[in-house]
Amino acid sequence: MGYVGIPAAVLFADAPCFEKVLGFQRNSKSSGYKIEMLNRGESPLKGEEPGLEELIGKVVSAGKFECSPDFSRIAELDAVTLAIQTPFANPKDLTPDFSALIEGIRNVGKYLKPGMLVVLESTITPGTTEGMAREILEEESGLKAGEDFALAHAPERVMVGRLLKNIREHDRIVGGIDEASTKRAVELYSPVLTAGKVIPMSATAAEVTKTSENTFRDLQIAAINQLALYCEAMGINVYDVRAGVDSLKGEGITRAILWPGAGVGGHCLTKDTYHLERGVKIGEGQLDYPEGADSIYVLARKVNDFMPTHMYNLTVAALERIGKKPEGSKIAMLGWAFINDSDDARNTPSEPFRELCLEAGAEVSVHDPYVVNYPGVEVSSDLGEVVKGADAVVIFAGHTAYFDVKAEWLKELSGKENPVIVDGRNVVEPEEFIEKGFVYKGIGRGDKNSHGIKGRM
Ligand code: SAJ
Repeated sequence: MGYVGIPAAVLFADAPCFEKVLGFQRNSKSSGYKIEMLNRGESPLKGEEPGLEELIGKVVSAGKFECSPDFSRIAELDAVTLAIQTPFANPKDLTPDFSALIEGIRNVGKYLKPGMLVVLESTITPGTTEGMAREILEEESGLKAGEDFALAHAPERVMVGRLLKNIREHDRIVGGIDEASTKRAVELYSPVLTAGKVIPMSATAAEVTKTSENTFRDLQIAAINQLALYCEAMGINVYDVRAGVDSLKGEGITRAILWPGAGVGGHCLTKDTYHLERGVKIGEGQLDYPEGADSIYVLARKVNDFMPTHMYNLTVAALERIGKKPEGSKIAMLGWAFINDSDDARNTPSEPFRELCLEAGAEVSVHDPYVVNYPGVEVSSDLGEVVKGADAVVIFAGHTAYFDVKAEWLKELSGKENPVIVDGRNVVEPEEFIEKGFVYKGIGRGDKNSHGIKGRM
């Protein structure tokens, strides 16, 4: 019952062809509260999720959806889907942490009945469905995959903020360990799709499809982040260049140039590359690749993981321009979520930046309009309080609210002659702040990052 499981469950429950849906949630200290909330027809997800609260209310009051901590009720079901976190314990040696997923698969295996369908929706290392998942299910149930029960992979493709829309409208990749399993999985997902179509393939092909679509996105982001770093070094504006590159349109020309920024967070792009890398590493086939060359996918991870450090370097350089150091300075961070207008702060790029500042002896305050609790970090929703007395204001997320922050208002609250502003999401208009005496730095803004400082020229 997370960002993927909850919307998936209520959409299945809302499909007339399905009699009943059970959502399973462990009654743990951290997440047990979700069980009662869901059975009251409420959504435990905090960010804006259009239509989700209403749909939960509808299927609960219709008696078509129920949340339970009792995994033995799996025995009542015809199909089970698993959407459980699959983080990496150590990306360096490609060791995933499948502990939560394995526990989930074991729970299913214990109560598996002949004729059932099991679908993995989590993003997993290619080879996991045919390999580890099949073995555990057969071991726990004593049944044979493909003969006694069906097994497939149908990766989720959702983004926070539009969970229901993505499940209904995106094409759905479905891959079984055999024809019959693929057919069963197609039968399961077709009723919830309104605009999307089901794309059947093998389980391993489905695993590679999912891991590579996120790896490609991460690569595209790394490409524009690297270009932004180059533009800073060359004293030009990356957004002019981006508009130029993006202008080449027409037959057969696809220029998927994305947006540079303060970093890449979330539960997906930060790890799916390593699932793909692990898949080719543990696979049987021999890889033919340029000798000694790094995987461009892993290199892309390194570039995107560098961006919070680059934000720190920009902040230090800006403070230096007014004779200050991070030590003893108050740094106000705007944005803790990894993506705009959401409460999702998984693997947020804001965290490594904050750690660098604290290590350097700075005082760091954090603002976010959506993120409420974050372990070990005080996140405030009072913007005025957070920027009060700040030597530097650093923008990490493109939340809509930040586009209305006025230079005059910020300067007054900082109380500094030349406050620093570092823009990691192209939110502010540099001239408006430079005009008010700010020291401005922006990702990719080589055209502005060495501007003359008002009142010091
Ligand atoms: N980001 C940039 N520049 C961009 C786009 C994103 O810096 O141009 C940053 C964002 O700020 C964020 C991170 O990258 O920190 C990830 O953003 P995202 O928009 O990719 O959001 P995710 O990770 O929630 O969604 C991705 C999507 N994958 C693809 O589009 C291929 C989504 O479709 C997947 O369902 C999701 O991963 C997932 O669950 O796998």
